[in-house]
Amino acid sequence: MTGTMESYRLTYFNKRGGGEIIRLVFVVTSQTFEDERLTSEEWLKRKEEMPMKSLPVLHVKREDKETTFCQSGAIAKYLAKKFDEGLLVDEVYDCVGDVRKSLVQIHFCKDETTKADLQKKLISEVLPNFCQYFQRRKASFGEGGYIVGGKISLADLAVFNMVDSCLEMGLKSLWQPYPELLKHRELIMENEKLSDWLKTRPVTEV
Ligand SMILES: N[C@@H](CCC(=O)N[C@@H](CS)C(=O)NCC(=O)O)C(=O)O
Repeated sequence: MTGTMESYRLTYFNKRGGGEIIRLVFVVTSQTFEDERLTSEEWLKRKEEMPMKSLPVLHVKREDKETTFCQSGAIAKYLAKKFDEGLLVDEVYDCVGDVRKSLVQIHFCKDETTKADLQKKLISEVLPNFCQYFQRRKASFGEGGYIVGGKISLADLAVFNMVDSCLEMGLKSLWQPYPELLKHRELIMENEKLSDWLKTRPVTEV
């Protein structure tokens, strides 16, 4: 815990789903929180304001400033650790995990019609949404091109690894509409320790 007083509002649906693990952490740590439960109608009105257009989200209020974080795993980890620099890094990590899941699903899909539908969703929804998220988080919390703070973190490595793996697999066209992600990849590749590793790591399948 950093010492700054915080208050919490958890927004999720009126079910257990991905929100319950967070509620359980609040309960076992005896932390008070507002348990905001949206109906489907309320969700449709509020969806656009959410970082990744998904729930759960945790609104963290420090003094007068409120920040909204997504990703159930990241939020749960944060509340368990009470270590605030970790939350944003874990959030980016899990957002990358969602995009990777879509990519893997497409990669292994055997049915051509389903595959075409998944690809359409990836191009029109998943990637633009992620890129917008990436740019906003970098603008709000990053410095010098990094996503969180002014130095390389697990958040940068997670984004880099996903984009880089796609390029290695010949999927460059996926990322061409997002030069900021390609630029971020270049920045990460310039890291001294990493650039040595990238040159010398075993050549394997992605
Ligand atoms: N990996 C994310 C998944 C978020 C997610 O898919 N949330 C679903 C509910 S469990 C959602 O927001 N669905 C509503 C929608 O997409 O409109 C997390 O763990 O928070």
